[in-house]
Amino acid sequence: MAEEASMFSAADIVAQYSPLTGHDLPVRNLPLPPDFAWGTATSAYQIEGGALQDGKGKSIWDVYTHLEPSRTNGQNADVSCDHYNRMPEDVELMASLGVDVYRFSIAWARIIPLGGRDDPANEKGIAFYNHLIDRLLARGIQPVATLYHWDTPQALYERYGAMLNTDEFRADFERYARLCFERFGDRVKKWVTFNEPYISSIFAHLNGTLAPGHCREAGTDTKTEPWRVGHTLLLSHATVVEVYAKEFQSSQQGEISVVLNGHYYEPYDASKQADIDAAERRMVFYIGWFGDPIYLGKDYPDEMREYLGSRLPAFTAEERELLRRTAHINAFYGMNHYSTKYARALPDPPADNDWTGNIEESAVNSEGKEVGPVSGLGWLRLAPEGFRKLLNWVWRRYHLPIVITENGCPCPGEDDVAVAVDDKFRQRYLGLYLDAISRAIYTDGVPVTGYYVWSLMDNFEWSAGYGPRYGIVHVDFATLKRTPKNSAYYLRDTFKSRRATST
Ligand code: PNW
Repeated sequence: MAEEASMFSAADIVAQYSPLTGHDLPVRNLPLPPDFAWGTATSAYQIEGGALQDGKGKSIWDVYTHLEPSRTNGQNADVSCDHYNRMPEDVELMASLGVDVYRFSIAWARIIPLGGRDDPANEKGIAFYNHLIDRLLARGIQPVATLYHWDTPQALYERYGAMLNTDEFRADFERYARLCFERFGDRVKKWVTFNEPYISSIFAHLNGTLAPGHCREAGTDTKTEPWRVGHTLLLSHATVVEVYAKEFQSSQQGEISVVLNGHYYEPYDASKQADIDAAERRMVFYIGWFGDPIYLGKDYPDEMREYLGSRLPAFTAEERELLRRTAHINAFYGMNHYSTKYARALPDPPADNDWTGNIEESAVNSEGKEVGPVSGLGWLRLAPEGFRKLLNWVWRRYHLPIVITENGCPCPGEDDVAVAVDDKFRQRYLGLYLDAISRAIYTDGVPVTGYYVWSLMDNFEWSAGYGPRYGIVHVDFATLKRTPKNSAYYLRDTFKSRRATST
């Protein structure tokens, strides 16, 4: 997420979508299938507030933001959008936008304050999600629930380092998941176990820019711990998928999977084989790391085993068997995708904790061409062709229907409320990314079945606090007033017309 300088000013981008990038093509409003699902997405810590309300326990984010506020732009999500107390209004808002699906996450520490398998459940926390689910269904909106979106109960981190202890975490996560299936599974038909295991492994346990920022503590080992965390997440996922299949699926008739994020990578110098290989390798290290064991039921990719050696944990025979048994149960590929980057093979030997496969990432290639116009964030470029290529890459590798579980961007200059509400850059971005989906479906034959925009509303953007605004609804954090941006109406109308005109 390193910020790169951009040669574009906000005004240039909005006015002309730089011809340098090839993205000056107009939005074509290409068709989408009639049953294509349009949704909005959020996560608990980012929108709920109510940090300690009704018996909720602390998560690692409650602690991380307060311990050293400079790590999160001096801000925290104690209140955030106050969705915990304004949930009915937010459901009405979604209904007014014609949304089919709402992807939210359940705050583990809200329903089991201390998180562990022998710790008591909190009925008030459970009641909140029951009310949310009931209201959604009453308005014809399908709930899609994520069990884990980065907010581990703090008590589990203090007890045993949370994901650093595979067996303990796995057992606690299994009990939490079972409780969710028992209490919500009669109405929730689409489950996500983990949001972006890559980010929990690398950003939270290597770069340390996300909670628990483990790498900054004495006695940590950034060479091995991120891979241990990834291992824990994979095995916890597979365990819970099996629990769901064995104990709940036949009566509840839902589906379950994981959500993986990843950029598309183009070679930095397309004439060099080393860079062509680097781009492919970067995607294998990013996506194949989790995708191959989960969806193919296999070991980690060979390239990773070779490069990381003993830094990568081994699966026992029993664990391999679990992966093999559960792979086919995952019913869809959940894709969070935002942007494309260039990958360059580095000539020098890597750092001993390198996690990329010795690759440098950039937004500009060897010819000085930018990968796309910059959004409100340096790393997030508008690059719909990369998105289309990634859809093809994932389909070729995993052969599962793809649901876009997150996609969106903040606009350049969005601090200005006028830019925020008439958010032309975002409308353009969304329009072109939907066109890329249409091309992937109708031209390339890739089954993409739904699109959930990130995010329903502006919210707490982790280490960046309330800086970047990803919402299609503006939130004034002083008054908590919600105001739909033009992109919200754009999506409402575009889904109406694109699906109606589809063949
Ligand atoms: C996702 N990257 O995180 C998360 O699921 C959301 O909670 C978050 O608000 C959203 O994207 C926007 O950032 C990502 O570096 C974090 O490519 C980092 C990356 C991608 C997604």
